[in-house]
Amino acid sequence: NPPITVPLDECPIIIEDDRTGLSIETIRRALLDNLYYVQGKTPQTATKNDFYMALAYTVRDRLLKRWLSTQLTYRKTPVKTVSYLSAEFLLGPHLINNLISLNLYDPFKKAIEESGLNFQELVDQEEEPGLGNGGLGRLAACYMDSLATLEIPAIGYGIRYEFGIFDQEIKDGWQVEITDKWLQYGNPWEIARPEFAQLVKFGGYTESYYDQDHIYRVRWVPRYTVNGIPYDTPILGYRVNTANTLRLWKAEASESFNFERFNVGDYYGAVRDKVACETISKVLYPNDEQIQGKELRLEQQFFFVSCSLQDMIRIHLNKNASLDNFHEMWSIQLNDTHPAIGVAELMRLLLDENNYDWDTAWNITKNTFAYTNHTLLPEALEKWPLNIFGRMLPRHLEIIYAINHRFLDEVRIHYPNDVSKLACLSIIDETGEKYVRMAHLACVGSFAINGVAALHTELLKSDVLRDFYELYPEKFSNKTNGVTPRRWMVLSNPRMSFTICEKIGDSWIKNLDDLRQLEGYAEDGGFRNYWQQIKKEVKQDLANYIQAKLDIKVDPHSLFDVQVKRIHEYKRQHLNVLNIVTLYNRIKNNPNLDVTPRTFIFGGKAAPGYFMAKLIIKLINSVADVVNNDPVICDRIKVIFLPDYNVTFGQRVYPAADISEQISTAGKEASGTGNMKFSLNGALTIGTLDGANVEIRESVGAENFFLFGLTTEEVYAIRANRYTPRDYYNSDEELKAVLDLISTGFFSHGDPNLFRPIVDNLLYSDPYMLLADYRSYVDAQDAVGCAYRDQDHWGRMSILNVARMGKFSSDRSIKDYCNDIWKTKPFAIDVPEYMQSQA
Ligand code: GLG
Repeated sequence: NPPITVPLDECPIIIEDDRTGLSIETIRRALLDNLYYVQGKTPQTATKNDFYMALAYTVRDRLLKRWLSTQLTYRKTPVKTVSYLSAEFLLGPHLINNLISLNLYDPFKKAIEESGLNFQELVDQEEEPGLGNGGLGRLAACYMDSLATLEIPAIGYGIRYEFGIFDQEIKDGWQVEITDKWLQYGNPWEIARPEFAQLVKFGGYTESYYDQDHIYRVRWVPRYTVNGIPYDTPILGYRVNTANTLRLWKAEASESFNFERFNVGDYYGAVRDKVACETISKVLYPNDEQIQGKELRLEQQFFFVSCSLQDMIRIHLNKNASLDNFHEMWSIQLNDTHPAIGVAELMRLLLDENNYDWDTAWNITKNTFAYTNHTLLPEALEKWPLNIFGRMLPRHLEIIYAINHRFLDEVRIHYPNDVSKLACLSIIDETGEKYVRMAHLACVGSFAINGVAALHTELLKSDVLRDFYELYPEKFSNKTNGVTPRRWMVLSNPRMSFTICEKIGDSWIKNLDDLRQLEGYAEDGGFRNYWQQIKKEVKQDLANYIQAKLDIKVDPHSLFDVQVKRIHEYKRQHLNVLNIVTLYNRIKNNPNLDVTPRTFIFGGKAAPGYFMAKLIIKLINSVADVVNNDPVICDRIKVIFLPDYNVTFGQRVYPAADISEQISTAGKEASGTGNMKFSLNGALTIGTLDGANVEIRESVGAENFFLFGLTTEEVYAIRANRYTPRDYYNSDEELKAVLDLISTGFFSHGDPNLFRPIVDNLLYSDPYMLLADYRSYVDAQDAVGCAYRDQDHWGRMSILNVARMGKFSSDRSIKDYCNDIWKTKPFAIDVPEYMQSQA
């Protein structure tokens, strides 16, 4: 009998039927179909969310063909694949992004409207997957977008947190955290793949034995195991047929594990253990740039890394005879040290489960991994207490000891007679309580190490990873961050994007350097005027939103001065506040003062346990209360704190900014990526020479950038000479007046204690040197105010900012990674015809 089913590889994918048709009428029908058959609703009973879900499925139906073709092509073809391992992916909403990539925005909008529905209302139903804290997670999302757009075979691996980053509410000026229930109505963008579940071991002990060839081997006998279930989300490239996969792991109890308890009749005990397992992927740790040495966090890291490596091995063995060439077919990028345990886990999988000898296993491992460092802050460098580590991952600790042993032998040969080097470089920190240093494990186990901006990479080489740089200079390189112009221009700023397209066409969306053609138009007075007009309209949108959300009226003609990012002392939101209070004092002292009207807009979350950051939020809101309601100020300054800053809100705010606040202490912000989003949307930057600000200023031109503050060298030098912030307080009257006003309780209903921790911190320690930078910041802000009065000149600077920002596309970053680190090439997937025919 002939087989009924054809082998999968020969099954042609022809799914161009009613379900995926593209006429307005077909889309309308498909929407109702999905509403009926997927949501189980008729239009009469459907909620807005039902309609959103139906809409999402209707879009998804139209991208599945690309996704399946891509995966099938990768399965058949020996392509080198990038595996991006990240504990965070801060994707933002999918719907519009996918419509733009598919080039189906207009027909869908029409179809929805012709169905009598409000398109925007449905779009707003989407819960954004907030599976990240900030820059690091958002970078991973931009990189997934660029990998697909550049047609690079890639897979992203992470954790499917049931609760992502908390929602922030402001109550009486304080941050209140609310759990993020992004999955409560279901997630139409993911598909569960339980058939590819992986088992992950934890705890227990190891034992050695001799295998049938009398070779010494180690076996890990775990205390418990957890099942990882993959959930796949297609990541579509922009107007290409490539749709890569983001595979996120959910923890579930494994079948086998509750047997024992179950058998002795302890049903509830068995269930309790089951619940405990599932907590592994419950919640994202909401700390940015601060390690939380919790066991559960280590469990999360090992959980997703082990699942991912086993999955890669499974995929690899589907098309290769052995793992001998694993490193030739895969490059694994470690997004910070969170997945660095992968170095030891790949060794274990090769040694214990695939019977490789040490040298072969090590050769494969160290040629597979590459490591990106994202921070210079010492409190963010991950290290795990040895006892916690050994208890949870006994076999990995043995492997790490063995790696370290060989590594230190190498160091000894390199530096005979220098024991201090051994202590500095060792993977095990033995200076006090013993720790495993994850950055050291990553450096030893990787063939490439990179920072995320030129300055950051230099500081890694000269400071944080100096000893590794000395030992392995060839491993180091810089890969300046970038952001995707699809989400951060086309999607979030359609007005500006359209205007640009009218002038220079749309090639810039994929080749951001083409924005350079705008430079000429900066000299065209009519265009400048038009450009400023557009900005005003976008600002009006944000003003309407603020009015609706906070019931505060802001003037779209005022200068929109925006600082949105995580709240952290090193990012110095409180320096911004010092300037606001300075302006306030000036107007109070001279009510007729001619100031440039400004709206100061803040947004950002504080880690729930970060006292100072939360107090800074309270300070911003308290200052806002006073300033916004003081009749003398007469609306010349407004201060707005917008709650719950996230990707969706970023999409509204970047386009509306005139000034972008990038005011971290020099040497503290590794790169920043918000700085790029602002400038790409025509905001000018007021900033320090920190992170990627340095390169942004180089690109846009010093004359189109408001620079202030100490350089990194100056920061180091002042610190070396014992920094005394009080001297600045004593010698600057405006500064003194500002701090005194806060101290007296002027902004806290007379309570002098509320903000004392901030003021005292500044006066007596000021680790982030606000007082040293205060005068130069305030002066630069004065220059901003003056410059804004010449709208024509401002327009020119704004256009030049956009025109010269091409370098900061994540496409450029990804090309750099591909060429220098991964050695991967694009692999085109056939483009369906209708994609080519549409403009
Ligand atoms: C880090 C840094 C940022 C950087 C981002 C992405 O603090 O400066 O832009 O990663 O590389 N933890 C972060 O967000």
